Amino acid sequence: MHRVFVDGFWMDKTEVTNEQFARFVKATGYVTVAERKPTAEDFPGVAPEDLVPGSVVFSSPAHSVPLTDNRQWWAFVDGASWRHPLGPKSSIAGKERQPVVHVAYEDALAYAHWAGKRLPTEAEWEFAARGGLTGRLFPWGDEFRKDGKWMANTHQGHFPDHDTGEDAFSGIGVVAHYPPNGYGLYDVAGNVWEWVSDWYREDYYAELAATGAVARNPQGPSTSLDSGEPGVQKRVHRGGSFLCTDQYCSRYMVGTRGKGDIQTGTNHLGFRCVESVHD
Ligand SMILES: [Ca+2]
Ligand SMILES: [Cu+2]
Repeated sequence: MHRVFVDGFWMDKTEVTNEQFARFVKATGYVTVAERKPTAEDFPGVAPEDLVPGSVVFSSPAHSVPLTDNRQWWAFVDGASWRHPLGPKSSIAGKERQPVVHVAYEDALAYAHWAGKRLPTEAEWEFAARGGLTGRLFPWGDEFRKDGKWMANTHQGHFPDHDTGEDAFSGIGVVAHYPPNGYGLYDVAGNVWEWVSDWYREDYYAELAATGAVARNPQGPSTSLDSGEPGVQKRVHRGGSFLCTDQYCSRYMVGTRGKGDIQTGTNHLGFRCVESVHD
């Protein structure tokens, strides 16, 4: 735990939606990482027939599986992209109000630039997600179901093989279905993970805490380190997703974090933007 001060900023009320992302793509002709054909240069040793565009998709196993191996429920799907979130046969028709997914870090950055915004730092993200509450477990307080109500899109039922959707959504949901936090921000817990601009280093919090001072506008470490996967360049993810459950990760809790390869999107990872306050 460490203390942080952040300057004022504005944040998007919701995760960037398919509708918003489509407007950006239409205006710019932008092609996301998942839609580009991987080159032999970038992936030496990979067979040419395996150099196909695609992305990582959650697929619910048909039966109970050990939770020690997440390859049981993640698969690289040829042709999966923001336009085809579950693979080539799926589409975003009728899903305009769902968050865009399968965005790599540079895709999120490109959108933010186009929109005249930027991505939040991890500290900004957490400050905003807390919505004015201090030291609470969730953006709305300490009770997961506030007065018995669902407050976020997470996973109910047995993970990962059965999502009952008791909270209204089995899988991804439309943005702004649940009440906003104290700052008017929706879905800062659950639905989809969100990219923030900090590199991921497992020792960064400890480093800030060791100074004993309040960290002013921390921008994250200058390099990435995940000793579980050294050499993979990762940035921080925040907020958890529709797959989060207390059986596995509980990362709808506002003080928790995720991480991911900057080149890799999935169907439970999106983003939202911020704008600095100019005087
Ligand atoms: Ca759900
Ligand atoms: Cu999770």
